[in-house]
Amino acid sequence: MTQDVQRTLILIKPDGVRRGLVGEVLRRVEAKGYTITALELRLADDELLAEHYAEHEGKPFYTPLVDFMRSGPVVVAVAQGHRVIEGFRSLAGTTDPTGAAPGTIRGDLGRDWGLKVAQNLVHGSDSPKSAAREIGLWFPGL
Ligand code: IDP
Ligand code: MG
Repeated sequence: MTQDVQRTLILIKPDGVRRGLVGEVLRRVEAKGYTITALELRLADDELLAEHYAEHEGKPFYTPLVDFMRSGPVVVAVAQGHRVIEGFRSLAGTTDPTGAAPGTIRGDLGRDWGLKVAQNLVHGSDSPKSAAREIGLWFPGL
C-alpha cells in the first residue's frame, strides 16, 4: 500500500475501438481516479506488436493475436496513479471475457466470439517491469 505512484500502459484493442467503447473504457479509468497522461489512436505495425507480445511468441494464439491487433487502430494510453498497474488489471478483469467478473471491463463488455484469439477489449501492463518496457515501446522518450 505504500508503493510510489506508478504508470501503466493501457491499450484499447481493435475490438474496443470498432465497438465504440473508447469513451467507456477511458471513463472507467478516470472514474477510478487515475490520470491519463498520454493518449493516441494508432495503427500498430508488426514490429511493434512482435516486441509488445514477445513473451507469447510460439504459443498457439500468437499469430491470431498479432493479426487481430493490427486489424484496426488501437488506442494507446498511459495512466498514472497509486498502484495503477494492479488497479487497471483489476478494472480490466481476467483474460477470458466469458468468465471475467461482472463489474470489470471484460466482464461487462466482452464475451467469447468463438475465434482463435480472445478479443477482450483492453491490455494493461502486468508489473512495473512490463510497464516500463511497454511505455518505452509505444511512447519512446516518454
Ligand atoms: P492478459 O491480456 O490478460 O495479460 P496474456 O496472457 O498476456 O493476457 O495474453 C495476451 C492476450 O492474448 C490476451 O489478452 C488475449 O487477447 C490473448 N490470449 C491469451 N491467452 C489466450 C488463449 O488461451 N486463447 C486465445 N487467446 C488468448
Ligand atoms: Mg498480458
